[in-house]
Amino acid sequence: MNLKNYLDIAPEVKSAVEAGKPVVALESTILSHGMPYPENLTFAAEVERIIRAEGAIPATMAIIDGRMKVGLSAGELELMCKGENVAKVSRRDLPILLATGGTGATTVASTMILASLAGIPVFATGGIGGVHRGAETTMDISADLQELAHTPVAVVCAGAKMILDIGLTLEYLETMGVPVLGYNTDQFPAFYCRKSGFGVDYTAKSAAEIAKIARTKWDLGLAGGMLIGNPVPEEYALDFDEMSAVIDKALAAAKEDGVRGKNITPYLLAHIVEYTGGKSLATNIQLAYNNARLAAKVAVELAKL
Ligand code: PSU
Ligand code: MN
Repeated sequence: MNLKNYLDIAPEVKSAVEAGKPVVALESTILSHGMPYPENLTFAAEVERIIRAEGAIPATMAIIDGRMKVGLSAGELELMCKGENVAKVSRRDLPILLATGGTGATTVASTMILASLAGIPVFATGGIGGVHRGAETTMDISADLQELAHTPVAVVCAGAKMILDIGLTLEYLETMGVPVLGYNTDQFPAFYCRKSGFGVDYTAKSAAEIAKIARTKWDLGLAGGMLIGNPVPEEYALDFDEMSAVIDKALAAAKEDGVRGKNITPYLLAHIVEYTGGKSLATNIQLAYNNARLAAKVAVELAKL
């Protein structure tokens, strides 16, 4: 296989990877299917600025005209943010988009695949996909979890939204052998809220410690990634009971509208923003900035090892 037939790595990203300098991967589904335009445009630029300020290079991923892109230009970021005719691309969609010349945004799963192909071991996102509530009948389990099991990328997230069954998501990760760390917390965070009621495998106290655990896992030849739960900063955290009610309402609306499969997560995210009058969007943006900052610090530490 000649990867060059499919993959375009931005020159800045390529030379950083080759020189062993820190790079942070970013996804584009959070832009195209997770946040409204034009707020996502400001977000996309700021998240890259934050990573640079920490001394790392940002690499946002996308599929454009049938090519895998690692590191986007301003114009390509705008295309993802506008999101017109931009598919949501997870692992199963990747060969179809590439073979047919399609354009799409990468999820956590496909961003991990592109990052791994490009040699980038650290990735910052908002929230991961997981085991959906009611998965015992729908079998709706995000491909993100299988990707964490198999692809060697450390993913910094603010936990998982309560649209998911957080307990079952953590059970799945345990079965798949994925270490779940909390950054200065003993609880896996619940996205808008700092606590979920579920514990982590280890409370990491620094970016250096996270980097050392990742390095050790990969030195041992243990396949797969690692998950780091980074709680939303206190000042942006939302009330747990209030958000539980909002999420229940969004889930009921999805059921009523018969939404299924890959459309369910974007549907729920948009309804949550609507029900909270944009308050949840502000929190979403801030927690993603916070994750970018930590991921950049981890990338810097990993580059030293
Ligand atoms: N959860 C969020 N925000 C997001 C997503 C999940 O809080 O934007 C996106 C991510 O790209 C994630 C994807 O990888 O949704 C999961 O979709 P699915 O459940 O269809 O695998
Ligand atoms: Mn799903």
